[in-house]
Amino acid sequence: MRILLYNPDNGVTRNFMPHLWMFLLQSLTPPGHEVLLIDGNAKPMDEAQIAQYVRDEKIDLVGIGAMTRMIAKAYRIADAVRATGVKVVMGGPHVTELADEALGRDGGPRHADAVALGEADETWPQIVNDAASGTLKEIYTPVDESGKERKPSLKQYPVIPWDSIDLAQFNLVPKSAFPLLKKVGAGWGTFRIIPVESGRGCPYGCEFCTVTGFFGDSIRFRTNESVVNELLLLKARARTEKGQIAVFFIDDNFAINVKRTKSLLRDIIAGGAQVHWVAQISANLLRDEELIDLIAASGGKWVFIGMESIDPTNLKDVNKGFNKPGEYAEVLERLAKRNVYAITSFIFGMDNDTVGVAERTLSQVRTWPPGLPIFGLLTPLPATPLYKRLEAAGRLTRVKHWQEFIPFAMAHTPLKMTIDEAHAEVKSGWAQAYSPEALAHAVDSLDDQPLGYRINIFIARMCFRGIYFPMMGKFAWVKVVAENRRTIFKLVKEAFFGRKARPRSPMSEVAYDEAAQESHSQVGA
Ligand code: B12
Ligand code: SF4
Repeated sequence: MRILLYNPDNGVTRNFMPHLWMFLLQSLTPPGHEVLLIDGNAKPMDEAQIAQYVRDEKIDLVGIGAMTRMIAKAYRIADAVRATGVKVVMGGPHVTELADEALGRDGGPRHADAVALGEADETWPQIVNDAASGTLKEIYTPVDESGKERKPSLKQYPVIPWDSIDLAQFNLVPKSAFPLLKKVGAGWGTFRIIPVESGRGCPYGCEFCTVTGFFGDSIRFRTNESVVNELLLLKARARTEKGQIAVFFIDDNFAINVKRTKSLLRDIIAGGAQVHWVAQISANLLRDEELIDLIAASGGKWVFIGMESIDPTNLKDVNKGFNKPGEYAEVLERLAKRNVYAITSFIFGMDNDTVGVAERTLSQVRTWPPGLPIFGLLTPLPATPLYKRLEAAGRLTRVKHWQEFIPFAMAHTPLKMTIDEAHAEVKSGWAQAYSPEALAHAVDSLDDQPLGYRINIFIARMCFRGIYFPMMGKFAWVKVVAENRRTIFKLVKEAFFGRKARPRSPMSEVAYDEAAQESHSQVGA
């Protein structure tokens, strides 16, 4: 069979990183089938274009995976594919919780011929075999011999052939940026952020999060060797392409078992597998100085921290009382000392939030080392404890909010402000944190650092803004570039005419710089 795996865009914001599930399922497909991948974030297509593609490429089966916010588009695409007579299998967190919706068993239209519930590592080969023999079932559940749900072990993780996969659609280097990037260092023909997982699961059970319910609270890890080999494969690819690769460790909590994380990072260093990487780690796990040293030495550049709120009452309300706002600054300083910066994620519209929450939060953020603050609204995702609590209290205002995706729109009423006020707070958060002045300030605050660090923070801020904030068309990007022309001009001038760099804390940089040199030399810079 010719199989197409498709991940939809939501048409409003976009991701800059391909989705791991597609590469994983491609690697787990039984031999004898050809698998093609399209990520709508990189290659936006509408319903008619996908239907045409399916016909032109003589596709026999289409697999679609989507988060809740992309599900409306996913259903439209599925409908268009099914209208061509080709079968559609859907999977991922949304349809796992609402399989009846996808299968049209809830009174609505049917979108999928089959649904894969939960983690599909073990069911996907069976789905493919059944589809090939014309015996596709409606629901595939990962269960053991006794019918009990089984979470796949990651000990036998497949080799994702990163050295040969066609990644053309995921190159992030715009041609117009070549002259500047060439100055920063050779080897910038391509730049890709690649998702890699080292483990699955998080036991914390935050009220708004689907992870504990979906992946379970049993944590599973790949072997260090398998992760190191994957990184080496990625480095080799970057070297052959004379390009750059960075890795996003998509584990929900990369340091959930600190001992194991340290052992992995040591093996990465020992194996010469350092690449620049980003990972999600909760603030309470970043108290260990040795862990932070290892993060920096192994290539860690950014840590995504779900801070959510600076108000302990809010945190307790959503079962995230283990976050201690009083220690946020200390954690960020600890990272910044090693030139590791943080993506700090906040949620507004929580039950104890009142008007002014954005300014109160930003007044703290401004005292922290520069990073990437991001803001969202408390969103009741299906099947989360939050959804159930709000539903029971009759507080949902858009019960099936996913049927019409509107970015930054509440689906319930907060307790201490109105929906409109919550919307205004999130807008204000973005506007202030990403104003040209704030961007210039972030770049200037690294004035004592080499140019690469300042370009890094500037580009990272631009990209992250685009993931979360509507910034789709060329015009929107041109406008943002024009608004930030002074900072861009300054960086370009420095790239061409130079400026003496003064490392802020030579001791703390030694470990990372050794790793970085190693990593650069291996990617052909
Ligand atoms: C990496 C990541 C991101 C990346 C981008 C996604 C990417 N390119 O990979 C970033 C950081 C940008 C991101 C952003 C957001 N994310 Co996110 N993200 C993740 C994360 C941590 C990992 C995803 C992953 O690769 N998992 C590992 C793979 C192997 O698991 P999987 O995708 O579930 O796939 C398995 C099964 O689901 C199934 N499967 C999946 N698809 C398909 C399709 C078929 C056909 C089949 C058969 C099977 C199948 O098989 C796979 C193997 O077992 C998940 C949490 C998690 N652990 O999954 C959250 C998660 C997906 N994100 C989530 C959310 C809410 C968001 C945001 C909306 C957050 C926000 N408030 O702004 C934004 C949206 C951004 C946007 N522009 O739309 C939620 C989605 C929940 C939901 N019901 O929709 C999750 C689950 C986390 C959570 N807190 O609950 N995210
Ligand atoms: S710590 Fe993060 S991944 Fe774990 S349950 Fe909470 S929000 Fe979800």
